[in-house]
Amino acid sequence: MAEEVKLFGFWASPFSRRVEIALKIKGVKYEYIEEDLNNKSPLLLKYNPVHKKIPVLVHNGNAIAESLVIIEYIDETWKHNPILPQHPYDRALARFWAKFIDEKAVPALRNFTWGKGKEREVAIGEACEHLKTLENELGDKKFFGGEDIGLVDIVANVVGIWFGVCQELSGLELLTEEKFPKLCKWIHEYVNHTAIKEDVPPRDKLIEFYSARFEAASK
Ligand SMILES: N[C@@H](CCC(=O)N[C@@H](CS)C(=O)NCC(=O)O)C(=O)O
Repeated sequence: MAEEVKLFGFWASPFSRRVEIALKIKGVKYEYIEEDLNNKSPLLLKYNPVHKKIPVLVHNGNAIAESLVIIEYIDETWKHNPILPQHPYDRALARFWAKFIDEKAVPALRNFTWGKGKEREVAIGEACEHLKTLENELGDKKFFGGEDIGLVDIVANVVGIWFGVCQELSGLELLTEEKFPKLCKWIHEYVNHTAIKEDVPPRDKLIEFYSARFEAASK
């Protein structure tokens, strides 16, 4: 029986792009359904009634939501080209860093771009601190996952791709070669990786989309 793999996503979302990277690493063919987040489809609401968010992966009729959960599902379902490490301790560490990025780095990134006043000031300090933490974690490895990209690299697409967009929108340059040479080298390797490069959303389109969103939010 042919497998049915569908992804409900949104082109500018780092979360749905993560799932696309994971499917690409596995070489899994899928049908992509672009959602209008201002007018969500009945299917999206049916498949993710709790959060009503993309991404949602539907595999042979079973729906899975939340990008980190989906990536682990993909890794367990298609076992070749592993995304998580094999050893339980290394798996735990990868999950730890993925959680760190989502719970710490993503909010700081959001708030230094769109926050106001004090909130923004605090977020700038936090973003720098989190970049330093990630620079140390990366160390001299090519990728967070070692020689090839793994869970943490996929989740860190917010740093590898969206950070530059947020910097441009906010007029702040935090992630510089001088301060974060290892992360900058990682970004270069990352955006040129075969699983990533064809699917990087065009930067000018991202800037256009997010600045329109910013304007709408500040009205
Ligand atoms: N924690 C979720 C975040 C997903 C998320 O924030 N999706 C946004 C798009 S970037 C969404 O669907 N927003 C629609 C809404 O909030 O109504 C994940 O990792 O999948």
